[in-house]
Amino acid sequence: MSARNRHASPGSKPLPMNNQASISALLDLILERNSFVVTSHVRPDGDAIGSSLGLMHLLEAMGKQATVVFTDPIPPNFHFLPGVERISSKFPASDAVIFLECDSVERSSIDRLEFEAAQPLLTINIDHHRSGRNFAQFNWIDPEAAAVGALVYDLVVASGVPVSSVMADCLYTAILTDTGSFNYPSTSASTFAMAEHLVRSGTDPNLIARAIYFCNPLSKVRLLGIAISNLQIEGAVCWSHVTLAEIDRVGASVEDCEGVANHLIGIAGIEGAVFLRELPGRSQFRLSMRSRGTLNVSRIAEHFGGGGHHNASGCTMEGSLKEVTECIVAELRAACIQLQEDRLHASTQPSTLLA
Ligand SMILES: [Mn+2]
Repeated sequence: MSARNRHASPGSKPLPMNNQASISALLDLILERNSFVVTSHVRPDGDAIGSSLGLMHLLEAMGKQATVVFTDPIPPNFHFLPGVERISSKFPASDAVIFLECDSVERSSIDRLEFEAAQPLLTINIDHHRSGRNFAQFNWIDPEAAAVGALVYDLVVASGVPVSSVMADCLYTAILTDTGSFNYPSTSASTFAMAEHLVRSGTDPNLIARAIYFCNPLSKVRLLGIAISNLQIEGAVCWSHVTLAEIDRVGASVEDCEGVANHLIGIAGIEGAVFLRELPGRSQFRLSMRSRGTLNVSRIAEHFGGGGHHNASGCTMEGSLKEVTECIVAELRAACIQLQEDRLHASTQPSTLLA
């Protein structure tokens, strides 16, 4: 398969020039090598797992060896994905390591020591986070992409490899989950064009939805119940938490805590929400933030050493529950006040559009 033998994806808009250049260079790098490790971030979500497995299937279709590495457990609702049983927790020797939506080796599922011992010859970074960093030798970061799975999809189409049904299942899952089931602002006509192509290539949206959204462990629903009962609201900000004791009480896993923040931002009138999960060991909390519209929670997360997207981000903070809650609620409150002032300012300005 030649890197130059590529055609446009059916129905989707042409790729921006920088993406075309990145894809072309990336395909050349792949064609020159034989074995690849593909990994993504810790606590992998649907995009991390779906895009990694989708890329594995593409590499294999191109005649390459590919190993997907995750050290954290795969949440049970993604166990249906084709190839999931081959995910390794060990880091094998390879010609290149491909990191999907990681901003560093540390954020990835690969142990830094194992990584340094293996001394990979080439590192490749593909990301769609605004907080993405050029930490690898080859970097392709497109913050406009709805999912990193959408970038892998563009790579598949450009490679000229036909989209198989296993690739389609993996990439559809990545795009479905990272767009909040085609609800987030990143969802566009090209997102649906991709989804259409993937469904035409053999994925079954109903089967995927059943596996992901109608297969929750009871412990996850019980944990959600605790989080909802701990909910507090002040103006347009809401927050909630679960302690280690509460997580233990319902036998919940770390994966069971994923998605709670989405319920908080779903409340009418809420513009900023944060969910705090107590971490084992010293006094530490994992924070998941969500916002609506222009409120930027990525900036708040970055301020505390985390990252993410404009409307969905996360970080880890040290301190007691009271200290961490007060600190993050103050940040969200300030962001909401700023937003209200900006709106007020905008509404009192003479409209230039009427001029
Ligand atoms: Mn993603």
